[in-house]
Amino acid sequence: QKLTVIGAPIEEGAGRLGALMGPAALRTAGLIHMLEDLGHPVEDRGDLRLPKTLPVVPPVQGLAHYIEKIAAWSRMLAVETYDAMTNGTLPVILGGDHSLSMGSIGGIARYCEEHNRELFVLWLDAHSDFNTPATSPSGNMHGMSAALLCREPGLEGVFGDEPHGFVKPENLHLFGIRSIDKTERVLLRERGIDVIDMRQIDEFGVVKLLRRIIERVQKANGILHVSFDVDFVDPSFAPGVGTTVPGGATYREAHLVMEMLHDSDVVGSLDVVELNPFLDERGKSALLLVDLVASLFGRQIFDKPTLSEQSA
Ligand code: DIR
Ligand code: MN
Ligand code: MN
Ligand code: MN
Repeated sequence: QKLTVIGAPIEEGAGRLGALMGPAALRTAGLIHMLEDLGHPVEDRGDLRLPKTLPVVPPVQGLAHYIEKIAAWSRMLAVETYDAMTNGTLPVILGGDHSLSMGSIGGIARYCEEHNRELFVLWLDAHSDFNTPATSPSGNMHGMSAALLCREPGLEGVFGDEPHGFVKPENLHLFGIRSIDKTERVLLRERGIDVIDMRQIDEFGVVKLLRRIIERVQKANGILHVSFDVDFVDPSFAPGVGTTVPGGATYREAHLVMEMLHDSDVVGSLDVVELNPFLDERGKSALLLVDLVASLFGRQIFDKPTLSEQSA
């Protein structure tokens, strides 16, 4: 599988600075060589840069900090991921904060709409990122990307008339969640979003919960986009992120998710977001991410277990 790596050093969507350095840290931690070592041809597009002139975005109802910059990134990224998919490659977007998923998934969704492929999104995150400018307590747009992709009102100005697609709310699967804002919760309920929180993961385990999602995608012959927010993982393993929440996925739970995704053969694109090297401990989180992405792209400890498949 040929991969297109796209660096998106965007940080204004998050509440604190530093995610800008994410792509550089992932490269320093050896991401590109790791992918090549696993046998994947990599086209590295380098890190994108914002155009000098930002789009004009009409005022929003509520709070949406730096929406012009987010709009510029979104429009640019949507073109990049659409092109990567059109060229038959699997886009890997290195962030950068989670607002970049508006653009990366926006472009992938456009490709899927045009090619009649059903798009599913697995959102690995401590947060549900389902705020709108009207509901967001912070105004930080990294907490709004899932909502925009599901056509929640108030963010139309991000794309304006530029091409992009959407995600069906019933095809969005939030996974690892443990922090939801009050009004965000109401919205998630109203839309019937599938929220797999840490309580469920504790009770039922990642295997059972993730297998259900994978089987859905397989039955629909769909494409699965994986949006990996570093804070999905417990901060004891991944401290390099601006909005840590305790009680996250363990080291092995995170790897198991990636290993299962690899075996499923349904992953069509990946975001790696919210790494903040300024807050990291000697590259710990960056190195973990490289290992997790390696599991997603085929690295195995030893042979695949067959027992778990038989007993399923
Ligand atoms: C909070 C934090 N729900 C907000 N969100 C995120 O500001 O909307 N932190 N995504 O990573
Ligand atoms: Mn997020
Ligand atoms: Mn998060
Ligand atoms: Mn639109």
